[in-house]
Amino acid sequence: MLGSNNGKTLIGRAIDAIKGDSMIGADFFYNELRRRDMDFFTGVPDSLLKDFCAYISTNAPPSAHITAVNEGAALALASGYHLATNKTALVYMQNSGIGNAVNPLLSLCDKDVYRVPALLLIGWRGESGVHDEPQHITQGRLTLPLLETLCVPYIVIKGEEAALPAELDEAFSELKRRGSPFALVARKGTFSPYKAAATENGLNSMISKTLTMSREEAIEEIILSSPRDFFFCTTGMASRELYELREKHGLGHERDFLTVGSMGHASSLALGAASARPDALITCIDGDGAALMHMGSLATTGVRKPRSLRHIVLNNGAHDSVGGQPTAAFNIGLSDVARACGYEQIFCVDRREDLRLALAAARNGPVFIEVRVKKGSRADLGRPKSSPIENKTAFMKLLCGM
Ligand SMILES: Cc1ncc(C[n+]2csc(CCOP(=O)(O)OP(=O)(O)O)c2C)c(N)n1
Repeated sequence: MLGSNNGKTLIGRAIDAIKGDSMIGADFFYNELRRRDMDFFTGVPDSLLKDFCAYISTNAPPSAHITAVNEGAALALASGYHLATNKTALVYMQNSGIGNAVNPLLSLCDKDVYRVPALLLIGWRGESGVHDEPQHITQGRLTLPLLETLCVPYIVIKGEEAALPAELDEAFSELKRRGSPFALVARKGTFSPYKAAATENGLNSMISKTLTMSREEAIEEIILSSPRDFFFCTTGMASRELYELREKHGLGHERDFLTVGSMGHASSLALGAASARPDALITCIDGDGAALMHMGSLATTGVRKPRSLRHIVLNNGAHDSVGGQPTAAFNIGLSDVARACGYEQIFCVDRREDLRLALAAARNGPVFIEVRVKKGSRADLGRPKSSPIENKTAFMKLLCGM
């Protein structure tokens, strides 16, 4: 048994939690945390938590909030903060980020290692009975069992302001008693809408204003200019746009592997394929948040030097697909990183004509193209109509005759 509350095991509290009709205001949630002396927030944004993320991006002092590149890094940031202050930080994430957090949960924060507390706020995509995309189904079903396996007690919060103070009291008293992480699991619809005045830092906002090309226009240019390439496309709206662009132009989907989950791994998928098939033209369409999430992969690509690989990062300086929270990608030189890692040809463009020229010139791989695009997507953007397995089958049939 992991812990108990009035004789009731904390594990399994989900069964008691019935979702109410009301929602929690992001400001209410934030203020309840602040009242409990919580003053450091970090994590990777999630669509279910986007209103809370927008709130802290806008209202928490810059020194109190760090958008992490991945959920494991977020836990380490929270742990470092604890070591320096003896306080507990909040780590927010989508449930798909639990995987990235497993190592620090078990080998850093665990009670038998350093016993470091952190309050996890986990957006529960794929909850049973709630319609969601295929990549969230197993993750959703296993979210609570995973926390149990990881010895992280949790409460599935009711999503009601009236219930929240008692839920937080319980979470904080368990954090104090156990000294190791505790999770609040948030269902879809937990937070009420919060319209951020601006979720961008000054630099992001300055650069954004100069950008005219949309992510969808960039993807259109890429696929029309590269009819013989095989594409590994990143998680989020980019893959949805790629799918719809194929339909719009009457093209098949068999050249596209849509990396609907496994955020940050599209470039390694592309490298694996390019290593096996040096004769095939392989292009990774990446996002800046995804590239940052596992940026070490750039070093592997740069060192392996696959001649037929092009790595294109559509840099909008934001986690656009889950609410537009800023990334650090406008603050660093992504192209410089790629150059330093050993990519052979580097381009940085922000106009469609320049992207076309770069694509025409880019064949001495590994190639890195940073495309600066504006945030946003079509309001009527749909989702792939075929399943991931159908996508994989068609892709493999064309790439390797399977
Ligand atoms: C491990 C993991 N953490 C978080 C998410 C939630 N998520 C889905 S898309 C996305 C943002 C991706 O940002 P970026 O790569 O910059 O692409 P953009 O949405 O801006 O096109 C996030 C955080 C996820 N799917 N997986």
